[in-house]
Amino acid sequence: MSLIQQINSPADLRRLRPEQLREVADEIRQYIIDVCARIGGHTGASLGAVELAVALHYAFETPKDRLVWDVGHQAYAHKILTGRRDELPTIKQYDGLSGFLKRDESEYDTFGAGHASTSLSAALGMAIARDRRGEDHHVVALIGDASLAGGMAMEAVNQAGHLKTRLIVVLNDNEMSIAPAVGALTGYLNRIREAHGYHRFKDEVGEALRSVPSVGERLHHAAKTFKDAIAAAVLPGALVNELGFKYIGYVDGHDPQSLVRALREAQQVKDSPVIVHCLTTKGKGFPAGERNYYAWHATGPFDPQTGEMVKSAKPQPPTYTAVFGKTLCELMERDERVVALTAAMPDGTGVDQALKKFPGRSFDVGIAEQHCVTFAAGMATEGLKPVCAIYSTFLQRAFDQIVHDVCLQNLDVKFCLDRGGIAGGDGPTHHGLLDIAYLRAVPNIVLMAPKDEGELRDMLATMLEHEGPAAMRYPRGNGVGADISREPRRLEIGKAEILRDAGTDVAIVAYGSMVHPSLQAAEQLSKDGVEATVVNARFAKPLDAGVLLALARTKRLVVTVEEAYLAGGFGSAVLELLEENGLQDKVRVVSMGVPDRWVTHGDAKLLLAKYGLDSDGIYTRVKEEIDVLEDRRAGARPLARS
Ligand SMILES: Cc1ncc(C[n+]2csc(CCOP(=O)(O)OP(=O)(O)O)c2C)c(N)n1
Repeated sequence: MSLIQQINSPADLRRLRPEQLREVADEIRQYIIDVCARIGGHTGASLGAVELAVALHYAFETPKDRLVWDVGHQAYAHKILTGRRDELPTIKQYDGLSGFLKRDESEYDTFGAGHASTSLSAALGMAIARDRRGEDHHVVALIGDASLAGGMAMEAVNQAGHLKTRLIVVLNDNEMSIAPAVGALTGYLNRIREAHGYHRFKDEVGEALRSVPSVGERLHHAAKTFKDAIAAAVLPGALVNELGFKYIGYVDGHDPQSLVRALREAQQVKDSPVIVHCLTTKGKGFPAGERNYYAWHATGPFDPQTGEMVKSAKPQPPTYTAVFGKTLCELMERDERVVALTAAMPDGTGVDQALKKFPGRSFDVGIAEQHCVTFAAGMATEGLKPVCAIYSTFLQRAFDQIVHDVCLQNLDVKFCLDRGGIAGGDGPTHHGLLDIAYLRAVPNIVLMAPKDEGELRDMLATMLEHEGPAAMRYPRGNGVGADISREPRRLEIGKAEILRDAGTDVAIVAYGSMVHPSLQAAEQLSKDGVEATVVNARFAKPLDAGVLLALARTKRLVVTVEEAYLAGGFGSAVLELLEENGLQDKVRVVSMGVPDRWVTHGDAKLLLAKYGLDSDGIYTRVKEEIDVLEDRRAGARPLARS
């Protein structure tokens, strides 16, 4: 039986001899490769953190000692070691393991994660709670080099160093974010690595000088004084020490025994926080992953021998992301005031195209959504037109910057929210279901969502011609195959598009990704003899009051559909409009969207179907509501609430 088959909890791991940890790590790595080859996952990130997980659970008494993972995408080995080995093949699937960390999945997941740079703050909070209760366990945060540069992590470093709280920070430094890590901190970590090389060199050269006959000792002394002056400037961890942390490192993050030794050393530090600097390689142990670690951060299924990714058999329309990236470049070509910004997601947002084509006008700011927005606001004060391409879920971080720095000053910043809607396997931390609600309340901003990738092009052009804040949301994944070859054209702000004018009792008003399913539902309804008007709302703010009020006056049933939370969403905007105009009792309005609960992870199609947000769901709901209306007409029962 293999070693990992015998490990059902970290206690089993801790019964092994230190020399056996290498074998455990190798088995875990192979298992991760086998599973990810079949179902995909955060392959590269998890392969890079295998030995770290092994050493951490070996050196610490988890779960009594608290282990806090940042982001949690790299924690597959942690899941394997903490009783979830056999469930790993269900990861990111409906009813399966979460792709990140989840407190109700395991007592070893001490803090839920998915968004970056949270671990240090959470761990510091746990350490303070421990101290207040007079307990003695360790609190350990594991964070990547890119996440450490995130604002929140820096804020925690600032407080931890000041409080001198006993806390262990393990830095998983692979020089990578998803894309190569950016910023001055990355430069600093690089210099630590170089300084290590230098110190080793210094010792070697020093010994060589010493051995020169007769003058050796003097030469050695002179060289030492000179070199120490240089060395002080690049002393590994000098800056870390200045911030109130002890520094241990760096450590080979793929050597379990060295890691265990370093962690045991860190356990001895009682009077301050300590950082253990570990060097790792993303995709470690899988040649294709190590060669192309950028693409291997997260993967779909692949050939476990060659690493070749499994491609979809049928050619697919381009993704919204790709169309956005291409259109942005076209529009940057025409207007040199346009600037492209991404917060550590160049390929995820399509801004990689602009970074290549317009390097002086495109910026990857790192995992720094808040900074990104205010950085853009500053540019806008000077006449630039910044486009912030940020996933809907990550823009949540920058809400106050949107309010205080952009919209309050009515600055010309554009927000392009990829993954607006259900994100699929990444689950609740990554679904972009709140953006309509959190943006709609903010004065000055214009909100729009395209029905397809062709309209995305029009909307991007429209936003850039509009003066003032504007946001566009679009879903994850492939477009619907719309024409993207024609020139983008400017749309009238606040004007909806009537796609199907059936002139009967029913209207479906859909926002963004829900327009096509609504059209399909209308076709299905037509086969049953029900003709529905279908409106592409295009704008959630301002609403097309003319069209909506006319529908309210002439229809008996208006169904709004959106891929977002109902609370504060597009449908509630429509209800507010009708109420303001005294039409709330004139027409039955049904709002379709996501109810007030967290949406789990799983296949996006399946999750959309679960909430009735596909053509079948819309069709069924409209039919039900028509029945209610018919019953009501016949006086059989009172109007049902939706
Ligand atoms: C707030 C936020 N922004 C962006 C992301 C997307 N994201 C997930 S992992 C990652 C890179 C993390 O890099 P690092 O911390 O160095 O860990 P590594 O993957 O290299 O192990 C990014 C940008 C996120 N999860 N959270």
